[in-house]
Amino acid sequence: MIIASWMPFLPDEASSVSAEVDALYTYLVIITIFFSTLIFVSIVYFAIKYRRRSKNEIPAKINESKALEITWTVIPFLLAMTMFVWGSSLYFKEYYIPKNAEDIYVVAKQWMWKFQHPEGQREINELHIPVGRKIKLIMASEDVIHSFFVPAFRLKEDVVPGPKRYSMLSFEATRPGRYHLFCAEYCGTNHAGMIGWVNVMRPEEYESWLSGGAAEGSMAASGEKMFQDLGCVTCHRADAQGRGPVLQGLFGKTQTLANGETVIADENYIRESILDPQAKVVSNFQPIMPNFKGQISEEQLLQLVAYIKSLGGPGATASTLSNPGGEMSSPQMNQSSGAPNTSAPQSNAVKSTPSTERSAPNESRPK
Ligand code: HEC
Ligand SMILES: [Cu+2]
Repeated sequence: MIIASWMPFLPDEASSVSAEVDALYTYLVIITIFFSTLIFVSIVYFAIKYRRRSKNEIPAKINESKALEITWTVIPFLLAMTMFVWGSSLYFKEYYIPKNAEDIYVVAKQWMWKFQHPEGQREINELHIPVGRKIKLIMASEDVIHSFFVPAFRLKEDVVPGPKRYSMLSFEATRPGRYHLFCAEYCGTNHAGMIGWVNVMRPEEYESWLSGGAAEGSMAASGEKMFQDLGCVTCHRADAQGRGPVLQGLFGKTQTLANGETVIADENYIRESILDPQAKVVSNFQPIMPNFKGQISEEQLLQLVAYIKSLGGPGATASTLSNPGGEMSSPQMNQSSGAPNTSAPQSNAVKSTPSTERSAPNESRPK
């Protein structure tokens, strides 16, 4: 707060890390100014004071001083270490992804930012978030490398295409307002136009904005529909009778693979399991899952991820599990899971099992 007001050209400070980034930045600037001045003034002073006065003047022999050598090694070393320790601890603070953050899904493409909230709302080049709550962005690129940059939050994260992983970024906005969003990685002709706004709203405003209509229902509901349309449900059955593993309770679990290694079933693992199923085969299962690369868009993939998260597991949070508004695809589901449930994730996971089973025959009635 304080620093941005007296340092010219700095954008607003609007996230929980902005002030500390500015403090570190100011510290670096002050140290740089101090030493630059010291060096330049000394050069000029010594150049004049010790200038050669006559043609055959020979300088006196200088004996090295250990004490002096040690001093001018140790002091800069300690100074550099303060920058390193402060900088790296702040870096970890900025890029740490907390478990209890609220998800928002992002797809970057030439040349726009697309957002989807778990509740279903879609936005382009505008992002609405609540103030004072931890947000987690799960970001994918449909084409080239882009970079999500909100100067007022002092945060930037590259969004890299490819089957392996999502880019993630977490932050907490501290001041309501409207802040610039940029793409900070040159991404083609209209890179300069890949800009937008982050709207930080008071919680009540945000809730009413959220309830202002998601035509297609929640992301988990769209994901569930795709899960049936793409035939995933034939192999991944909740009753363990399918040829693939049960996905209920998967999210956040430690999964054992056929080669004996273990992996945490996070968003990246789910993504890779769909795009490149052979990369990590679950132990005791055959590598028979077809490859869905090229068949689903990044947006659809994110919906599948949101759906699999909504099936619960140790990593699922209240925000991933809730089905606000009960907009799930089948009327039965409203009754079974529409009631707000704030108890432990396990009980949610158990609850969602029967409802998915029940909605399956409803959606994809084979005969
Ligand atoms: C032909 C049957 C089949 C189909 C269709 C299928 N899967 Fe799979 N899936 C499997 C099998 C078998 C495994 C376990 C072996 C492996 O990891 O490749 C698996 C593994 C997975 C995993 C990792 C599960 C775990 O417990 O770690 C996920 C996630 C997954 N599938 C999602 C999907 C999605 C989403 C679809 C639809 C787009 C789908 N699968 C379609 C058979 C299938
Ligand atoms: Cu871009």
